[in-house]
Amino acid sequence: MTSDPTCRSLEVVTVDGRQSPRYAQVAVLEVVRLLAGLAASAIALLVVGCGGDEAAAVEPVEVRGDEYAFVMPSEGEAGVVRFDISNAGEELHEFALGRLAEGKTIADVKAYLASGREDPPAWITDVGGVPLLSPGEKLGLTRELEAGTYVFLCFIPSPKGVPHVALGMLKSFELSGDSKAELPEPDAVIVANDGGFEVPELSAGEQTIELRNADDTEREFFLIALKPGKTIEDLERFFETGEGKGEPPARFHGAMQTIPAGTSVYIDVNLEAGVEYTLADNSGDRPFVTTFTPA
Ligand SMILES: [Cu+2]
Repeated sequence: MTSDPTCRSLEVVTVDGRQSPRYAQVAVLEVVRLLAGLAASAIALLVVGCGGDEAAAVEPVEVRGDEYAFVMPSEGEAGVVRFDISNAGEELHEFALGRLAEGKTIADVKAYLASGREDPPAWITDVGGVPLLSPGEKLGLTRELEAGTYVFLCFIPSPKGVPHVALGMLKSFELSGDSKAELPEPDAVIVANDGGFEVPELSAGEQTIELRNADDTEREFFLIALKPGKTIEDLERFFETGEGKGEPPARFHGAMQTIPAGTSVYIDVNLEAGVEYTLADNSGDRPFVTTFTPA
């Protein structure tokens, strides 16, 4: 991450640490799964405010997923936004992100989920969030977001099979103005193209990686590390039986749900030397899977 040490005036935007109200009306899993592309996480925004036209450094916005809430601020600045996303709980969580049409609120989202309707509402746009994170995992995510109302949602089922969103794991926040920050200079670039993924030689350690969708369709970047002796087939079985049940066959590192063609996001990750990572995309007709091992 590049940061400007001369720009130090921090403005802390409201941090809402309250639990979301219990969402008693449990929506059917099938219904909420239709929104799975929307699943996202919570956001706490520490926004750097600087005078003049100088580009500001963005302070990470802490977003914690837990059982069963997103702990994050309720508002922040649009433009270049950086989220430090973590799973502080004991279950798997995802951080799906949707943008609400003007005038729509979290109350509309809750009413929709409680309605049992099966057609995804036209007033929520999937803008791509962070897929599954294992307990204790974290991920930095820097991207451009326009002003508006957003909502993080988690559709992962609890051990009893109830989607987390129905237990209160959803949270809205407003972005307005402009952070005037710049996108980071990445240490490496992973490209999704029409043949799969192009992954460069990667070093171990903390680094910023640009995830670039150079394909002509939406693509996702799902980063995992299979546990020793486990295969992609084990992972598929795990998803088929509901990811809230049983011991996961992989460590889930998040990365990025579907983003539009021609766009990029930037992740901050700590890659371990010698670990074989799997990068997958199941969003389209053809699944793409590749592996890499940082030196
Ligand atoms: Cu969750």
